[in-house]
Amino acid sequence: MSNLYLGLDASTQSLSAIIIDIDTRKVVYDVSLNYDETLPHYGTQNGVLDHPDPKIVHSPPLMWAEALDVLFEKMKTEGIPLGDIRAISGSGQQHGSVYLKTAEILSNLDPSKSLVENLGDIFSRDTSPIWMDSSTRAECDEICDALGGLQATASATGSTTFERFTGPQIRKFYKTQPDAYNNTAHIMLVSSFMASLIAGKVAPIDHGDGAGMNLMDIQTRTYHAAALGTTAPDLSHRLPPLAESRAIIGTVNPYFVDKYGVNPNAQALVWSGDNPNSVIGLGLIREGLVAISLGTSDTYFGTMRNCQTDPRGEGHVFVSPTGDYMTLICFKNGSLAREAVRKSHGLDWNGFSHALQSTPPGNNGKIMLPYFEPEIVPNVLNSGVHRFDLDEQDAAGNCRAVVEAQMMSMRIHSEWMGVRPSAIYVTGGASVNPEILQIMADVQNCPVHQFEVTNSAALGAALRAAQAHLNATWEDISKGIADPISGSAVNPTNTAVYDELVKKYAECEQTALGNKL
Ligand code: ADP
Ligand code: XUL
Repeated sequence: MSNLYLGLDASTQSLSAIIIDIDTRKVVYDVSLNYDETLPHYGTQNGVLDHPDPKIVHSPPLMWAEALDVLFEKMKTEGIPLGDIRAISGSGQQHGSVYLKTAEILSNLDPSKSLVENLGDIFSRDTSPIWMDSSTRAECDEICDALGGLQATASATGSTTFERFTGPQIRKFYKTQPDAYNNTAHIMLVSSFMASLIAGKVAPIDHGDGAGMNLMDIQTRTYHAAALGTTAPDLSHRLPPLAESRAIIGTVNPYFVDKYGVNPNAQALVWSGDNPNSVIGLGLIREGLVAISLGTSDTYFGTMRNCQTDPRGEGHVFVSPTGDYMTLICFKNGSLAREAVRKSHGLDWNGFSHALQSTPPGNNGKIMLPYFEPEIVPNVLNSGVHRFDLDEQDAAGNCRAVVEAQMMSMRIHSEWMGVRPSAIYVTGGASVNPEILQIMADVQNCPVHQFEVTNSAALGAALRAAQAHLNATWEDISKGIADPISGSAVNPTNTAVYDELVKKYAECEQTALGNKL
């Protein structure tokens, strides 16, 4: 009998699972199911539904539920000892919201049917707006004005209003579909929706993911009355309670016990967002460490003791699963922008890496502003790629330009945090690419460390499950499991090149933003 802990990760493009054995301190299972490939009947591309308006980005919540069945079936078929699982937690892409007419069925799921059949038509909204949606500018302005402007909103909720944050999204739903809003009994986040399926009842929202809603008072960690009032009527009774990330909801839903053989005593924990989970999966349990996640989005984050908000309003303050605060900046044009360049020049990732090897640091001054999608930071409302001294046909030049742009943008827009990192821990799908990591190290003038497990969000969820179940310290739980394995050292000659190029990049950005992109 072993002591296993399961961490699930419902991200933009896939559902993943990591199982850790706490006695041997090993990751014993690590798997990922890509939605487009595994569940093609939902018609998603990169996990999202096509929409004629590029600002509207939704995904089907039933797809996430079906992926859970496929994943548990896979684990059962592969002989994973699910009976040894002591606790389960999870991670969800942040900000996305799920709207339910009723949640009664959750405690009464029939294991002879699939989750999709069981859930039937419980949704009051068939699709869920996700973090890539940027269609709520009007609602952001309305809420921000009502709360007293940018600074006041940021100090109240941890961030000024952002299009993808749940509050503005709920307000848009209420304004455009008032009947469906009235017909909604429960509004969940992706994380709390998945946790509700696992626990068999409406799950709380943890403080980490709760801070991404523009609805939580970042100081008291309770719902902010004025924010609720200005977002939509009768909102408080539609939202679940807020809870610490270490809160235990109960034992696992009998559906997973009867159908897949999960330990009936396994504890179901509250889930959190992918970024708060990554804080744990990367061992960021001390102040001053910085991490960069190169997932669908690129995020730059670190932990801090006190709540200090970004005066420019670009960054966020969330709550870390440790109970401390975490800062975060989200760049939407992450992996999808790198992929767009790679595909437009007919390259695979090896070809992309070769292009990076064959071009000089600084790219002879060639610059790209890579707004393939509307950008979050800096705020760019309409997509559009801008090139300076760079020919669109120059394949290798464009590959280098997109990565250098992303790294220089991170350097410029993270200055407000006032932390010159001494080490950067890197995670996410693109963190396996050494050429990208070298550019990161040289632009940031800081060594970059990789991890054996690239899905730090799922690992963080598994570690959170173990920490809560065993009531252990974070140091004890993560030692030997969430340790970096190797690093990219800084090349000072390259850093000197970037110290100059970053000035040109900032000017190009100012020019483009001044022209109101
Ligand atoms: P998410 O968790 O947001 O769904 P992941 O962290 O799983 O995303 O990252 C997936 C992305 O990783 C893919 O979209 C792909 O662009 C990128 N990726 C995979 N392999 C490589 C590679 N060798 N070099 C650069 N990027 C890669
Ligand atoms: C963070 C953000 C994204 C999503 C998806 O604010 O919007 O990082 O969490 O990864």
